[in-house]
Amino acid sequence: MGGQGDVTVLGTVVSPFALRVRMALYLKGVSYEYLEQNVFDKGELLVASNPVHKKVPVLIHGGKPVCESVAIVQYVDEFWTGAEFPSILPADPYDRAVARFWAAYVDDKLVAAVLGILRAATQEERDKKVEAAHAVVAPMEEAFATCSKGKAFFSGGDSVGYLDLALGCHLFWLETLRSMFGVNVIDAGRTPQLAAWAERFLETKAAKAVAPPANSMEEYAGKLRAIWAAAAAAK
Ligand SMILES: N[C@@H](CCC(=O)N[C@@H](CS)C(=O)NCC(=O)O)C(=O)O
Repeated sequence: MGGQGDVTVLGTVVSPFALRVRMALYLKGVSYEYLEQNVFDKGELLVASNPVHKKVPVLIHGGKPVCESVAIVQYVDEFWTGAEFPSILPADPYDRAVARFWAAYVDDKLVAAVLGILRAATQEERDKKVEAAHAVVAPMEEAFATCSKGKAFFSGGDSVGYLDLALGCHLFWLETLRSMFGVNVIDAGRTPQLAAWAERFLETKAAKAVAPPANSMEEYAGKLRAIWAAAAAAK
């Protein structure tokens, strides 16, 4: 393993952003200490390490915190560089810019769509949110065709890269939405290439290495829904 200096990740097993960081470290072969956080009762280390947002994930490397999953993945890619470490971001500046564009799109639009489905109080509301999620996912079919260049992954190769991690980390929640509500956000009928990619991604060693424990996401979703319902009732 290629650990250089102490590496610690503050995360939760259900945080897609923490899963993204852990998959990046896995790809690099960097070993790290993992400290599970309680985001409903935040510990001192989390608050001290990410005083602005107080969110996971945080990477602490040699005592220095790096916050925000996108910044962390880029840091990991830039720190662990050289022949023994596979690159995560594309080498070509244009490909890199395109990958960053879609990664930002995913975090901006897809996360909101997932939360919308999770938060819906009625079936009718949920159906509308699923429709909205399909509209968010639709342009990514074309993005996959362009970025993958006929290969298995967004990276344009046979192993995962930056955009694979950016979208792939959310697949665990999409699976949870399927198990909880029977909805397919990435639907093989609408976006066949993307659906095939999602299946491939979940079979990778990186994805399997971080896959959340069974039912952990359903339990977390239950807590969130109870909090939202209580807040709505208190209004
Ligand atoms: N943009 C951030 C998002 C991080 C985030 O939303 N983390 C959530 C867990 S998935 C969190 O820590 N929530 C606690 C809170 O909002 O107080 C990233 O990419 O790291």
